[in-house]
Amino acid sequence: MNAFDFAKQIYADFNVDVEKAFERLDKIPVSIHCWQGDDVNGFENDSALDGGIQVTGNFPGRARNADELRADLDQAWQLIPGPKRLNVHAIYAETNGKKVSRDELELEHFARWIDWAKANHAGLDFNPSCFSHPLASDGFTISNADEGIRNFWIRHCIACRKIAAGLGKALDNPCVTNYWFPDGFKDVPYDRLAARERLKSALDEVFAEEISKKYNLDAVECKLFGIGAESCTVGSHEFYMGYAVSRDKLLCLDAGHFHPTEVISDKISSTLLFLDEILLHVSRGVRWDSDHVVTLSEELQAIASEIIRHNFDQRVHIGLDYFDGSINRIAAWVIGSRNMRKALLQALLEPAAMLKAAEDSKDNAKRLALLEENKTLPFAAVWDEYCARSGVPGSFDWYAKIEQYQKDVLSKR
Ligand code: RNT
Ligand code: ZN
Repeated sequence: MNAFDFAKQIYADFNVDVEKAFERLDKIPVSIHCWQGDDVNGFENDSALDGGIQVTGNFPGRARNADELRADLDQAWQLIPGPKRLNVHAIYAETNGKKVSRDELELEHFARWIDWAKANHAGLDFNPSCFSHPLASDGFTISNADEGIRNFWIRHCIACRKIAAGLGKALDNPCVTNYWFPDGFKDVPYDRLAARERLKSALDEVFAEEISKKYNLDAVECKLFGIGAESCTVGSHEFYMGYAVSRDKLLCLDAGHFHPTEVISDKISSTLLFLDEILLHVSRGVRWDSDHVVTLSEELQAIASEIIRHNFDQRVHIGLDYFDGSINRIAAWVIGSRNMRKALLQALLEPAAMLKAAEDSKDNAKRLALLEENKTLPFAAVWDEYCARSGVPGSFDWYAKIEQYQKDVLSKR
C-alpha cells in the first residue's frame, strides 16, 4: 500500500473523505500579491517606499520591471497548487515610459496584466496605492486636512475603482478592490474625530457611483498602528466595521493589523453575521512588523478552519499580504502560498463530525483529544498527492526549481 492510500484509510477511520476534501479545495482560490516580487516598488521608478509599511532586505534578483515580475510570477505559479488569483497595486501600471499621474490611470495601463491573467487562468484583484508619493509625505492621504491633497486621493481611488471594474469585466470574474490608507498620527492627536469625518465623507465620494458586484467588490482595510502612525490610525477597526456594515462593503482583516495578542481567526464568525463577504490579508506579524512570510502557524490553521467549518468558502476572499526582501522573493511567495493551501487542506481533513458530536455532548476532553490527535495524522502524504494531482512538485521537491531559477535568472540581474 502506498503512503497516500494508507493515509486515506486513516482519515476514513475518522470519518473524513479525502477525495471530497480535494474537490472542495480546488474551488477555493488564493489571491497572491504581486508586491512580494519587487519589495512593493512598482514601476513609477522615482518614489521610495513610505506610508507606514517597510520592506527590509536586499537579496539579489529583485524584479526591476513588469516583464521580470511576470517571469518570476510564472515560476512561482508552477510551484503553488490549486486555483490562484493575482493581486495588483495601482503602482504596477505600465505606462510605456510616460509619466501618468495616479489620478489619471486607466484600464489600458493594465492591459498586459489582463493578458497575463487570461493566459494563467487567474482572476485579478486590485488596490489603489495611497503611499510612496509626494502627496502622502505628511502621513495623511485621503483624510488629509488639505482639500487639494484629499481630492487627489479621492480621484485616484475613483480611477482605480473604474480600472478594477474593467479588470473584472475583461475576465468575467469580479475583482476585489481593497482600500488601505496609511493615514495616522505619530503622536497623540488632540482631535481624532475630524480626520475620521474626512475619511468617511471621502470614501462616500469614492463609492458614489454604482458599480455592479459582477465586476467589482470594494473592501476596506483597518489597522491598529503603523510606522510613523503609532498613536492613532484614522481607519481603525471600529471605523471600518461601521463603514462596511452601513455601506454594504467588504471588510478586510489583515492578520498583522491588530494588537499582537488579537487574532483575526476569531473575527471571521462575528463579522460574517453582519456582512455578506469579507477579505483576508493573510500575513504574519512579528513584534512591530505586520508583514512577515506566512508560516503554517496555529493562527493560520485557525483562520483556515474557521472558513471551512462554517462553509464560508464563497464569502471569505483569501488574499496574501507580506513582503520580505531578505530572502529569495519567489521562495517567499511559494512558502506562504503553499502554507495557505496546506492550512485549508488540513482544515478540510478535520474529523468534523466527531468534533461536533463531542462538543454537542459537552465532552470537552474528547474534543481536545481529537484536535490534538488530528495534528499528527498522516497529512504529508495527502498533501503530496494533492500537489501531484495539481501538477506541481510535492514535499521539498519544489525547492530545486527555486535554486535553478536563482542560478539561471535571478543571479544575472
Ligand atoms: C499595509 C496594508 C496594505 C499593504 C498593501 C501593499 O499595512 O496591509 O494592505 O500591505 O496594500
Ligand atoms: Zn494588508
